[in-house]
Amino acid sequence: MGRLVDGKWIASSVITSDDSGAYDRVPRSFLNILSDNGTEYKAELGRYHLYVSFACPWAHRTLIFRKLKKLEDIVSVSVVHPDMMDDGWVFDSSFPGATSDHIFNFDYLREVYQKSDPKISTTVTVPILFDKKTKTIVNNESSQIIRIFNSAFNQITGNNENYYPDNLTAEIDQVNDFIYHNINNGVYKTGFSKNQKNYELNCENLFNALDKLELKLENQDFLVGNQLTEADIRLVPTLIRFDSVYYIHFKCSKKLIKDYKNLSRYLNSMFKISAISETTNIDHIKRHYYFSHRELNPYGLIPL
Ligand SMILES: N[C@@H](CCC(=O)N[C@@H](CS)C(=O)NCC(=O)O)C(=O)O
Repeated sequence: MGRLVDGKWIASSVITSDDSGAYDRVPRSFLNILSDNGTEYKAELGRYHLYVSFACPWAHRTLIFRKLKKLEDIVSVSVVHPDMMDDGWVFDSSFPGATSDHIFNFDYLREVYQKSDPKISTTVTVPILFDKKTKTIVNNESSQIIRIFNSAFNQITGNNENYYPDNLTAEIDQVNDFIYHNINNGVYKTGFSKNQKNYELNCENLFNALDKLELKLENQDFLVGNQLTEADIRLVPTLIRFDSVYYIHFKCSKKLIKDYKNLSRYLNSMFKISAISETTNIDHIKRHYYFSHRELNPYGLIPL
């Protein structure tokens, strides 16, 4: 694990925290948008490549959108090895499901960042949307990549399904915000806490938020409106990882998702959507978290 400073790799702990011992998420740096008209990044068949980890919940959203929006023949994909150790994410297809780097045949994901900017200072994260034409990273923020996938390629695919419809944007934004702070990032804030007080605070907060969703889902099948939206697709990757990883590894241990009647019904019904089930790889998920975060799990034992 580590980061790039002025284009050079510095191996260090990935867990950054502020003075109070709270986990502190580092901001990311490529935030360009694709469009149909003549701007720098035009939506084109075969021009863009997605770098992901099957383990990563943020990357998982982008894979779900890629399938939902029928972009598999439009945007190609490379999958890193699930272990993220001193060299960060690496390409090594010896683990089933992992691939080589299909664009450059690089060994390390950091080389994709260095290719974009040889002097870059950044953390080296997935997902990445990469432009093969200009050989630069277009965007490395999952919440923006899924918006790009939702609409930018519609003219090419003819798929106009909209998971962020105009009449629901305000409500989706509000639910996204609640879920990001309390649940998506809430599990990380709990697991990467460095003192008891902070851990308990974040853990309580996470379960209060899950309790609220449990109530919300009593009489509805989706989070917003009566349809599948971006809000669902941003929640589900965290729920999928919860009982196998976050409950044990991040000590989010007050309850399992399977103990929540409505949340587990919701998750089971979401898992019937092939774009969700077919992009879920539980072997990558378990191997990544338990094997990579040695600060939390020194022997790298993977629970059965
Ligand atoms: N804001 C980013 C977060 C992505 C992220 O944190 N990815 C993790 C994997 S789950 C990563 O690559 N971490 C490597 C690091 O921080 O060094 C997004 O949503 O796209």
